[in-house]
Amino acid sequence: MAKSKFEYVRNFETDDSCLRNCYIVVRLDGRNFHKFADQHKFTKPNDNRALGLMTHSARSVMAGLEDIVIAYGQSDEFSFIFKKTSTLFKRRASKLMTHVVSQFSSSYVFYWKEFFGDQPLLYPPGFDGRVVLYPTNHNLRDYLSWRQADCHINNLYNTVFWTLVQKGGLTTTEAEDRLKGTLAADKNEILYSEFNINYNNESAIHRKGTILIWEMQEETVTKRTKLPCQEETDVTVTRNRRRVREHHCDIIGEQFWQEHPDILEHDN
Ligand code: DGT
Ligand code: MG
Ligand code: MG
Ligand code: MG
Ligand code: MG
Repeated sequence: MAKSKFEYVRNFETDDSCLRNCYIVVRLDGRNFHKFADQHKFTKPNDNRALGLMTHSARSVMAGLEDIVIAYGQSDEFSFIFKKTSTLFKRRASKLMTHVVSQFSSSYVFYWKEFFGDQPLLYPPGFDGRVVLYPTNHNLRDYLSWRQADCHINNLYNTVFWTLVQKGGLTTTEAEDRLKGTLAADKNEILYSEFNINYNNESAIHRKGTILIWEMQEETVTKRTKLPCQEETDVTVTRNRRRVREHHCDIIGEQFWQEHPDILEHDN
């Protein structure tokens, strides 16, 4: 077909295809969620409705983009990791990132009511996105460890902070002063000796964040079938289905990766 004289403008598009043999990480983060959380009365330090909605939206992203091998989320952020060999959208960074972020954002709004019930959504929330490439399993694991360590540091701080305020009767300024210069051990100690809280017994979803991975699951269904010249009968059929499973465990150490050896490809 003849090309129009305007066709040349296409050449102004920049090539943003991601380097081959690298994991492609897309991380999104809620815009100004400090304010969003306040205005939508998120409970402090953690709101399970908000976390549930984040995870549900992330599942919708994973279901639509099959090359995502693992996703990790905490607070108002989620990271999605595409396999090294993915050729989805010719590995174009802008395509991958915008599909992830727009699918996530529309799901967040679409499913809002399922998680927040009568609490209305007051304005359309936004999410930023970025793409980062990691060439080795070591780098990728360090990336995920970095996000989980961030989750841990923030959650420990927020847990002590809000315990001092909600149970200890301190003002927010007093709690802030109290925690200035404290180390993790000091924060654990405050929780334990003053409030009888063992931080390790706090819920794993808040301490570790949320890991989403694909897992095969056996599914048994009963089908009613009729063969020629026979009565209708029930036949049970077993099939393997790929399903997204949620975990709230440590991903910094070796155990998780030993238990799920298929997530990472071999470095070569
Ligand atoms: P940004 O990302 O630069 O546009 O600004 P923010 O305000 O989104 O900052 P960020 O992403 O560093 O921190 C996330 C904020 O979201 C943090 O201020 C607290 C809020 N947030 C996230 N999850 C919860 C929650 O479960 N409960 C409450 N109360 N706040 C939450
Ligand atoms: Mg944010
Ligand atoms: Mg920020
Ligand atoms: Mg954030
Ligand atoms: Mg189109």
